[in-house]
Amino acid sequence: MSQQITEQVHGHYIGGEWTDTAEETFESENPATGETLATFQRGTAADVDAALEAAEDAFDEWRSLSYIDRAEYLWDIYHELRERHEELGEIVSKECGKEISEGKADVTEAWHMVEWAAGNARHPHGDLVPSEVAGKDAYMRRKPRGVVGCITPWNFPVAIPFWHMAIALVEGNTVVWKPAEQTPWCGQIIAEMFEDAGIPDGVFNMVQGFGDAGAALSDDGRVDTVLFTGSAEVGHEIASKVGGEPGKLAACEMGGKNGIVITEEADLDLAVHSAVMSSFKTTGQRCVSSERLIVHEDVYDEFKERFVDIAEDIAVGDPLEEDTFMGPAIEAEHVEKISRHNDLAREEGATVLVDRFELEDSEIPDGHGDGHWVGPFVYEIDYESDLRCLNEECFGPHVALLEYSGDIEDAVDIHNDTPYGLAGAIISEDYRQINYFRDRADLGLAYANLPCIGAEVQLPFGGVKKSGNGYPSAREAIEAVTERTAWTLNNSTEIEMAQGLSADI
Ligand code: UN1
Repeated sequence: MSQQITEQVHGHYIGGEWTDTAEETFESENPATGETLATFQRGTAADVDAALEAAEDAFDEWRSLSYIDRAEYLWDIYHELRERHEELGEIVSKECGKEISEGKADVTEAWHMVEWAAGNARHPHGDLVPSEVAGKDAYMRRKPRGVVGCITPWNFPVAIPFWHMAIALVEGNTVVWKPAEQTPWCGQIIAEMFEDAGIPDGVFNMVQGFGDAGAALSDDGRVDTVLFTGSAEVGHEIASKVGGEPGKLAACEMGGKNGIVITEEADLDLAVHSAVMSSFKTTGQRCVSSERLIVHEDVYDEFKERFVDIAEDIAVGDPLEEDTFMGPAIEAEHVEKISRHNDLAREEGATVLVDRFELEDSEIPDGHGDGHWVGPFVYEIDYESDLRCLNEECFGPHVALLEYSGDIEDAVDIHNDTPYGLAGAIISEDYRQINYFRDRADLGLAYANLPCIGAEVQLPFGGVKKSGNGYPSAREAIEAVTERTAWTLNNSTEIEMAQGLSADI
């Protein structure tokens, strides 16, 4: 399936076959136009069961291949992602509404991760550990854990699946993947890539569907590791259920109520630029998007004026147009959620500075009247610890300006005063302030003089507090999908024990 929209109902990919037995179907919708893109089978617990059986059956042979042979399949996909960059970037934009440069960056991020994971196949994968005993060799060796269940979000429909799956597969696990229900078209294309690469049957399996299929996957005892990126609600459930079971692992990365601290020592050009990027790129629908701007009183008025001017003007529109900055929200339900957050801020005493929640008719591109349009909502409010609007994630272009007085310690106290700790930034030219933020801000991803979005794939991606219990990407994901064996080999014909333990019998 490529750009062409077909009448066909697309199935799941299980054990090397496309299924065609759905009782129920669902559609992928273009959020900028409301048009239907394609129809898909809706996965059930029975589909998940079949996929897990296939993944279990395929594990033994797959783990027996060398790392380098396993990586070969991923290299094929790497080349395909690069060759089809433009086309796939456009599909991402059409299916999830991200503006076109973001659609393409999603595909770029995917091949970066494939390159990282497949390239790793030629890197050392364990440790040589010195033994106390001269005649012994001791190692830490890795083994695949088995079947990895991957559950991925709609907002990076190509990149994040590869964060999870490229690593799990190269390490020798088999995979059952449930793409987000909002982006099944991207799921279909990725599954076709694995099929075209000739990956052995059952090594990669995809079941389309909703949360019930995801729960059937994460709850199943045959899944050894669950990798999850998505909402805090679902992530916490998976983390507590799966993480609580002996022998099972869950690495979950969830949302944030991300903040940017702008101190009295900030370069205001950088501050405004970083805040606009962090708050409005992807229409605020990144888990790393910022919803709190914590600004020192000395620069507050100037920052506010400049930030508000840009928010009033920023281009919301057709994601396929090069000069669009923000596309639509993902779906009607999400527009309602953003509206509830905007109302909540009002109810809690916010002074609204920019309200473009309902766009003017003239701002909506022709033929896009059924799109899920929202514009920036910017407010200021006196900081109080228990305001819900400052603690609950909106996942939209909804951002609070908070004025602080005092020192960096005061700013970081406000910054840390949320249940989350995913991404954040400090804008300052004072290295002491920067270092204080680096050491004390509760964050998995911290930036100085940059937006708090746009992490590179080779860095750990995850959060602290309610933002996550693991890192389903890069080096840390290797920990989640492998077992470590402490392997000790005796090179002599005598037994000599460590710790001076007598070997006499
Ligand atoms: C997400 O926010 O949901 O750091 C993922 C970034 C991207 C990944 C974002 N590389 O902004």
